Amino acid sequence: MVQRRSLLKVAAAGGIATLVPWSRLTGSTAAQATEVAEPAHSAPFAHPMPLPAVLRPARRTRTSDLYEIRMRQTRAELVKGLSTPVRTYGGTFPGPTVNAWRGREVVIRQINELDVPTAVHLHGAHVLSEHDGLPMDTIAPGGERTYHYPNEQHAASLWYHDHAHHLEAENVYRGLAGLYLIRDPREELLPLPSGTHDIPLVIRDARVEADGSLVYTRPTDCPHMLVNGKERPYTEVAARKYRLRIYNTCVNRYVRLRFADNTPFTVIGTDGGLLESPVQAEDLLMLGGERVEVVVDFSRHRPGTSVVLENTAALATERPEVLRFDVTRTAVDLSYVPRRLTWRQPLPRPTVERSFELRTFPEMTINGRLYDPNRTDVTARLGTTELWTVTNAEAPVPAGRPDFHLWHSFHTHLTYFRVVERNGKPADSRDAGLKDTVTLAPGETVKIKMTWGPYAGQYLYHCHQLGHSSGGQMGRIDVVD
Ligand SMILES: [Cu+2]
Repeated sequence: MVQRRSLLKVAAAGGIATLVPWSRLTGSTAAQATEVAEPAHSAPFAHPMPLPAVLRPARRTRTSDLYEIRMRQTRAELVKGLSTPVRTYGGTFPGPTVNAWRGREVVIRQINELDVPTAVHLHGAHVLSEHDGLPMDTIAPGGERTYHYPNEQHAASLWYHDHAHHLEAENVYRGLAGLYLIRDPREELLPLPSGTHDIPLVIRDARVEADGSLVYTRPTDCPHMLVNGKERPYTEVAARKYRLRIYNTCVNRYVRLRFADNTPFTVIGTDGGLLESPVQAEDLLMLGGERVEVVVDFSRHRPGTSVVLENTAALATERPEVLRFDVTRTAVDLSYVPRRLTWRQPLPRPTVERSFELRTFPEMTINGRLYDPNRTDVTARLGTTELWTVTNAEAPVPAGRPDFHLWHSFHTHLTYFRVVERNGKPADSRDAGLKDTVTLAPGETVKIKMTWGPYAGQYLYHCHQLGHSSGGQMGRIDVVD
């Protein structure tokens, strides 16, 4: 126990963190019962919810917006009254939001002033391989790299985060994550809530100790749920409709979001942007990496009342509250959700089929293998549509037992996919839309189809439980022309 305590202390200091195997941070080992210290007290609704800062371009040209971000260590108040050391993009936790426009290039010069290597991946983007932030394409401490993002894709809620091999889980956990929103003039014409009524919610867990330190540990020991970098905040809204861009950026756990009074969600978008048509939902199951965009109508609530967004997948030892909305005023609301939101080209019939089996035990593998950057696992021809059967090979555990470590979230770089089938049945509204990350409970199987492109080169597919990908649950795909 003492040994584990010192190991995690060192991990917290940023030293040998990557040498602490995931299996020791989680799962069913004897380490399960041990703790590093007492976490800070959890007091909900102590902070107003901030909005992530928006990054201003350093320069604009006729075709491009050029940005500069310095990755650096700083401190942030995650839990009320405590100062926590964090790794940041540009000094904010989460990082600053980049607003991009479809068809207009974004160039980001990333300067690494941290003491760990980093690699910046733009999750959900169609980019050339050299700008994908591959695990071995790292920026050494003191180094820099300039990433080019063409934004030749539909409007969507993306995010950029660390992907340095073996380090990504802890780097993201410590703060290396920020939003990247691609907008499209055509989408702006829709009557959806917009401007100050279009709000990102970056949801993630954390473990902050009473002394303010942030400990990277298993998700069953992470009692602090953060929204936009603050623990369980509150926010004031008018009695009208809002568009909420919800991100689960937890490195190792799923959340199941629901309003305490069952206020419904109108789901309008997923990882790949708007759905063709909206879908009603009462709860949202999201694993790390997934995005869901919803419209919520707070005009159901009288001014002066509040409604709490809860995580019904919180552990028995945790608080369920995530965020409180205080309805403070009435408002004129001309926004609405149209019955048709967009139109997407149907994917062609797949001509290649492949299967992937994800395991947690004895090691975090895909088809029995750990990631090897020098081994090509899949060669796909550019422009070919493929059908992938992806299975979570772990058996379900009895209800009520924490099982985050047995879930997988399958993520593809470069391209979006559609979920065709789940557990042998046609995919339902839960799997609607274009996705780049799909949730697999223990024992589940999904069939997904995608067209490989628009670029040839070396890319990745992996589990987006980042503790798993950093442990090797990742494969290399070479898209060839
Ligand atoms: Cu996994």
